[in-house]
Amino acid sequence: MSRNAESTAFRSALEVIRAVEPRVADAIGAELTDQRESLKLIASENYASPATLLAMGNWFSDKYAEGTVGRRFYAGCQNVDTVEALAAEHARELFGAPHAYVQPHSGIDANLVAFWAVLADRVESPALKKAQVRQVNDLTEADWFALRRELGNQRMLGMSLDAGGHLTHGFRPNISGKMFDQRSYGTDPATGLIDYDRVAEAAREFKPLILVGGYSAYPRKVNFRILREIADSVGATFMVDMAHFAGLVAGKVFTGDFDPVPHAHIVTTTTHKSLRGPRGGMVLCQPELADQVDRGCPMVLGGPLPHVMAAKAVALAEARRPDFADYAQRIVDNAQALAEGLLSRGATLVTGGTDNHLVLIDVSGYELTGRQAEQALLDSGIVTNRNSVPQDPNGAWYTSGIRIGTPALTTRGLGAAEMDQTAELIHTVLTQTTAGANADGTPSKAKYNLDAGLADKVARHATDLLATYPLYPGIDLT
Ligand code: DSN
Repeated sequence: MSRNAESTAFRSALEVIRAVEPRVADAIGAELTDQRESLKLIASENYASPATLLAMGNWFSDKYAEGTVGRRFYAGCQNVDTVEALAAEHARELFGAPHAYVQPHSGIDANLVAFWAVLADRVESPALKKAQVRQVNDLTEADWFALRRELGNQRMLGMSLDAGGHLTHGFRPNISGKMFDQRSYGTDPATGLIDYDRVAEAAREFKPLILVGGYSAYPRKVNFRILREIADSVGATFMVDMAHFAGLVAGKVFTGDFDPVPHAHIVTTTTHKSLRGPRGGMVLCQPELADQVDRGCPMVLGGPLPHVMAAKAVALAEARRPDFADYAQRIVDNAQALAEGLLSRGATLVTGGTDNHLVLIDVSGYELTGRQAEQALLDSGIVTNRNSVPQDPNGAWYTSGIRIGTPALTTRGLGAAEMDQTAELIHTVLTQTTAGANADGTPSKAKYNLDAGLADKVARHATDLLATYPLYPGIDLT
């Protein structure tokens, strides 16, 4: 698409919106300015392409399409069928997966679809067979009661939150924790790495129905072949949540033992992180789970979002292009350059570095909490998010860590030299920030002191660093 076409498309869209509610048009414009001017280091964010963004803003949004391709509960879904089938085909081809379900609206939705597909396959289907009925409506009240109790009494083993696992992997504040009896595996306190022998031991003791691999804040590769062997040894279904690193799998940076798709029974992902698509989710699975996965809507999902499925098809087509592999490799190169830059300046990193898209700084070395560090960096034009570190003494709200990731800045084109400069900016802010005190003089976990002049100076440096790498160079809204 020519630059003129992109500018015309977005300018025209804003003009149409402005005629109805100018404040929304202004906010959309302001968001572009903010994203252009800040150093976005949130590991789970990216910048979708103009084509992906435009595929979402249209009349597909008006269509209901419960069901799956060619088998809908609404008439008139022929065009939705086209985009859903395209998105699924691109996903299957990209990841080498036997089956793809592209309806989930988010990562949590994708995980719920996966959990219920496994429960249906492993718990509900055998119960129906035993009762010699075809569907749950045909069960007696007593059998239905027994099945519900059985469905709500299953076990899940996943990575602990402070080792980098995700809330949706069976933790109590999330619905998954209310559905499953959950145990978690951590990381080796000395190295910060997954200890597969300990995972195997936990699996042997706990005998989970589902073993979950995957993370949102673990800066290393995971050996999915070993996890699959562990799952098999205890009869567990092996599920991987690759939401964070799907782009690295798509770009063939993670292959062999580190590619979850050939090893897991079922894989979930978001589409908007390192994969660089629209906000949404997706499930890939082996053929034996396909029918259950396809029941995601209305089992746990509201109506599919055809406009987002259209955008998924566009983004997945982009990820199948050869240049995506180059992008994925640059994400990791940049994360390693950023890690090196921080380490050489004295920062403490969880696991001592990274081999994926993210770096986890233990900011207790700067005598700060994650919350203080996050805010001080934000004041300085650097957008990150606080995150627990293993055995975090400050809990999940204040935390002791800052998680930074490179997918977004890599999309803009920044490279190793800029990552070193970014490390310098981060280190400067963190060394110049001090913990604040509460009104009664006790130490605060939230308040901090940072000279406003220094924060401004760093923010200007950040803007200068970005100036050479304009975001959406083809879009001029002026
Ligand atoms: N919000 C995503 C993340 O930042 O990791 C996943 O929950």
